[in-house]
Amino acid sequence: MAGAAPTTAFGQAVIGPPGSGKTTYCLGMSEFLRALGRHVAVVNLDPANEGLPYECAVDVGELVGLGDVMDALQLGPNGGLLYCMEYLEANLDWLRAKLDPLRGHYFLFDCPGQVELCTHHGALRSIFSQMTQWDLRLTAVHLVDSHYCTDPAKFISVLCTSLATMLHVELPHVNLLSKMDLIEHYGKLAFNLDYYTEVLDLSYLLDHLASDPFFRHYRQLNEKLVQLIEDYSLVSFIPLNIQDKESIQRVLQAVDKANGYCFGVQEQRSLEAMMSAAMGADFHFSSTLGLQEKYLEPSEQSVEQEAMQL
Ligand SMILES: Nc1nc2c(ncn2[C@@H]2O[C@H](COP(=O)(O)OP(=O)(O)O)[C@@H](O)[C@H]2O)c(=O)[nH]1
Ligand SMILES: [Mg+2]
Repeated sequence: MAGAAPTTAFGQAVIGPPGSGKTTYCLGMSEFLRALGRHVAVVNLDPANEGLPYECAVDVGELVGLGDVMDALQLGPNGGLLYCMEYLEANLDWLRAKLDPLRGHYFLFDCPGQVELCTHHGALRSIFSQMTQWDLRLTAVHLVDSHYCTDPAKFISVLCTSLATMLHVELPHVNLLSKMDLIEHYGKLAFNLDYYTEVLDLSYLLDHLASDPFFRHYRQLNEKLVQLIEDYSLVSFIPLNIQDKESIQRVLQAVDKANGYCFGVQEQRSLEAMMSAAMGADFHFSSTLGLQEKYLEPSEQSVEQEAMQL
């Protein structure tokens, strides 16, 4: 049908623990995308969000309110939020009716932060899978506070959560280390930044943990966890500073490649643009080194020297 509105839509499902920066990301990314000329619709799926900083095209709060659910069902904030997502899952017609008039837009979904929604609860996954059936091609953008890099034990738990999320959500996936501008304030990193972003040989992390008298007793457990992460070999991160355009652009390049936007039907894409997206991964390592220099004080010691001290 000539002139019919395109049915395929692209977008991002922004997930991650509470406080990891999802809402701030949606604001920053939507402004960046608009500057690039994309028509963006931000959809708030998090009933716990208050005072949204961005212009919201659809708000789940119109369907179900967290406060009402907590009062009516005598639930706490966590249980209330899970109920809200189950309610949305049972009322997807409402969501479809809201999204259909927005076809032709690029969607950003600001999702709730309850970790169980992304690791084992079924509602959010089922909502994403339904949206895929509506020909909405989403990349899951999983934000993790870069603060976790400063503590090896927390970093291992973050790797486990990220892996579980990738396996459970079943969408093309990009992991981000958010709030890179704060990483220096969080404390000294034991290794260079690329060690964390590329998830390099985790045995160094185990050795580093063994130097802590508390974690020495958990070495076997940590070894098994690390082995699991390395066996799957799926988790890596892109560092993000939401204030920095270059950083957002790098993230967008990975996201566009993951959901196929860069090869999409909606825009005339030059061969050059496609190639730059396809080649993006090759420049990724050098860009992480750039960020290392930008956000971290140079260490007087090399990684090898530090490893020798362990
Ligand atoms: N310095 C800094 N603060 C950030 C960044 N992203 C988010 N924040 C702050 O972190 C807090 C939580 O962010 P928010 O976007 O509400 O997280 P959400 O719960 O995942 O939606 C807010 O106070 C933000 O201002 C960032 O990139 N840098
Ligand atoms: Mg939020």
